[in-house]
Parts: sequence; C-alpha cells; structure tokens
Amino acid sequence: MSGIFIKVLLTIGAVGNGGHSFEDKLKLVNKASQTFHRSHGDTIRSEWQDFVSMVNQKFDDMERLLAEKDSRIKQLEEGMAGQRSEMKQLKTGIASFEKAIFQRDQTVSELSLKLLSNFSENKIVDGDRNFKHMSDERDQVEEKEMEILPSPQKRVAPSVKPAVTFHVYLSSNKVVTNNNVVIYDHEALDQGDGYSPGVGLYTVPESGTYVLTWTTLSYTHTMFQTLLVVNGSVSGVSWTDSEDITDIHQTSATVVVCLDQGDNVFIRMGPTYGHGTIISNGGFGYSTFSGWKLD
Ligand SMILES: [Ca+2]
Repeated sequence: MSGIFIKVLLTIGAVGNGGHSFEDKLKLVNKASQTFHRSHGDTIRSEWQDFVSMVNQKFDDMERLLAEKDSRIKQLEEGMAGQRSEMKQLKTGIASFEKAIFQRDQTVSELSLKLLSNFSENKIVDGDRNFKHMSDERDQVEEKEMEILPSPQKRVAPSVKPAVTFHVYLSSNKVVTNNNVVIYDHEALDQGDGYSPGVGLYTVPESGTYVLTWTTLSYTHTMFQTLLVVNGSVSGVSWTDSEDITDIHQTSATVVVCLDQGDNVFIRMGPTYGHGTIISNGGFGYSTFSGWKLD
C-alpha cells in the first residue's frame, strides 16, 4: 500500500518539486492523499483483506503445526513410557535368568563332587579287575608276537660296561717330604683296573679324555704343594697352606686331560714345609685321588 501511495506522490510532483512553501507542500500531500484514496480505495481494501487473510492463514498453519507437534510429543512420551516398562520387565527377566544359572551351577558342582567321590570309591574296587584286564590284553599281544617270530627268542638285557673310573685315598695320616710320591693305599673304586695301590701309580686302561681330581688336607703349621704328574710331566698343581695357624686346611684341584692307554699318572709332593703331614682320617677328612673317563 505505501508503495502505491509514494508512486502517486511522485506522479503528482508533490515530492521533489522545489520552490514551494511547507504549507503548499502539505496541501499538495493532502490533495494527493485524497486523490489517492479516491482512486485507490478499493485496491487498498482488497490488499488489506488479502494481507489479513494471509496472516490468518499463517496463524492457522502455525496452530495446526503446533497441534501436530503436540501430538508427536505425546506419542513420543507414550513410547518412552512403554520402553521404560519394557526395560523394567527385561531387568526382572535377566535377574530371574541369573538366579536360574546360579542354581544350575550349584547343582552341577554338587553332581561333580558326587561323581568324583563315587569314582574314587570305585577306583580301588575296580583296580584289580582293570589290572587283570590289562594284563590279559598284554599276554594276548605277547602271544601274537611269539607267533610272528620264527623261533622263540629270549630277551636279554644288554650288558653295561662299567665306566673307567677310580677313587683312592690315604687310609691314615702320612708324613711326607719334597718329591715324595703320594701313595694312596686304599682303593675304594678301580673300574678298569688302572690303579696300583702299592706304588700309587695309575696306568691308563683306555685312551680318552679324563677328569682327574685330588683333595689334600694339611696338618697345623704345615704347607706343601702337590703335583699331578702325567708321563713325568707336571699337569696340575695345588697348594695347601696352614703353616701360620693351628688349623687344618683342605684344598682340591681338578684337571681335564686327554690320555692314551698305558700313560702313567700319579700325585707327587712339591716343596713341603713344617711338619709335612698330610691329614687323612674320619675325624677331619680324607685325602683322595680320583679320576674318570668321559665317554
Ligand atoms: Ca687296582
């Protein structure tokens, strides 16, 4: 409507026509307004009615939309209420199911215990019968094996050759001096018959790698060296020292050496000081010489 009115004003020249007083302009505007209303009154009413109709339509549409929204919200609320109810029922169902599982587990445990108990009781009773059954089966298998064999053969355990080894010791204390051969006079073990207790010499019965070890105890205020001699050469050395104290000291030495059959091995004294007494008895300990062949 205002667009049409301005168009009328522009048409009659009331606006923008310089040179007129304010009263003249006001008169011109009133005149233009009257002219406008006379010529456009029906148009304004029609446009106003259209406008009112449009607004009413908008209100109707909004009310309808609101009603639809309300209906939708109500449906959603009802749906949520239904879901809450279903969830509650499900929780109740799960609780019942868990209780049933727990009861079943208890039953299974009780049955397992009973079964285990019965099995333990019957095991002893059935033991002899089972053993007899197994024994009968084994006898049948052996009888079949015997039938397969061309002639009865006696099973003989393979003979085990004793390992070459020796272990000898002094049967009592021994006073020694430099370079004396230590004659271990008691043979505890001599598989291979290599050791001669009369002279203290070990003659290697078989070629191979040997572990040789000797243990010596020195009397108080005594110290000495003991030597492992192989074919006249020193192959091992041990030092036993209790010279400065009133104790008995024990030392051991170990040598691994490759030996040929017939080699000569013995223990000989090196430098010896003090009493020169080798201790060997059950009260303190035995001085020993041992060896064994590695397969
Ligand atoms: Ca011997």
